Amino acid sequence: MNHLIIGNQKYSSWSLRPWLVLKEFEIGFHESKIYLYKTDSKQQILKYSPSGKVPALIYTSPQDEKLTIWDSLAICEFLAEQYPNLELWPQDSFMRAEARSVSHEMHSGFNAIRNDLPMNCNTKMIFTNISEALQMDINRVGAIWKNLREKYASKGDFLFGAFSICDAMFAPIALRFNSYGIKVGIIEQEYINSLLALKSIQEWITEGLKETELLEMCEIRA
Ligand SMILES: N[C@@H](CCC(=O)N[C@@H](CS)C(=O)NCC(=O)O)C(=O)O
Repeated sequence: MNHLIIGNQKYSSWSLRPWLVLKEFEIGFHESKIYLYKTDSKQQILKYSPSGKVPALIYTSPQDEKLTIWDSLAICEFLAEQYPNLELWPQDSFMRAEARSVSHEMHSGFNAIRNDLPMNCNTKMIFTNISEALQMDINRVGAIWKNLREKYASKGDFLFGAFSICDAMFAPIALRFNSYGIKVGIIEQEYINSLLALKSIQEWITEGLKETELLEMCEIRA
């Protein structure tokens, strides 16, 4: 059985990625949520995740052996190995290499997007203070999406046609562009719309919106 440890659904973009993969591929799991930014958050997370960060996955094998995997992309890679028939990555090896390239590029970069447009499911605004660095990140994400959508349009609505780990890696960026009114091209906007239309994404947002500030403050004081 898979046990996923996540942070606030309103804010934790890294938690969203493996959660989405588990949901979209209908892999059974149960989840525990640890509220971030509380005095004891780190202590709580460290009970599960040696990095002190979420997400973490505690996997229990059929032989009852337990394994902890942390870091969003490492969790996704582990799931891809555990469930090879589900094709979490594209089946074609060239497409898979391409999917890994852009997923790793996402995982290790785009700092301006991360810093200037923090994920918040409750935000809806037009962000205008776009720095040169942020615009460069936005342009690069747009170019990745447009290029892949044009190349694989005949295969389905996602970056490589069928939904894959790659889409889960970019989903929080789509949420941020939507929250902050970031302008992108028609093809890129259609891709954002496809992600936002997923039941799983809607479920995540709904759960995030339940995390009211009052509740968070009460929990901080508790
Ligand atoms: N590279 C990590 C980043 C994980 C990360 O930064 N998680 C944030 C929440 S989105 C966290 O746990 N922050 C709590 C802290 O740093 O104390 C991944 O891909 O999982």
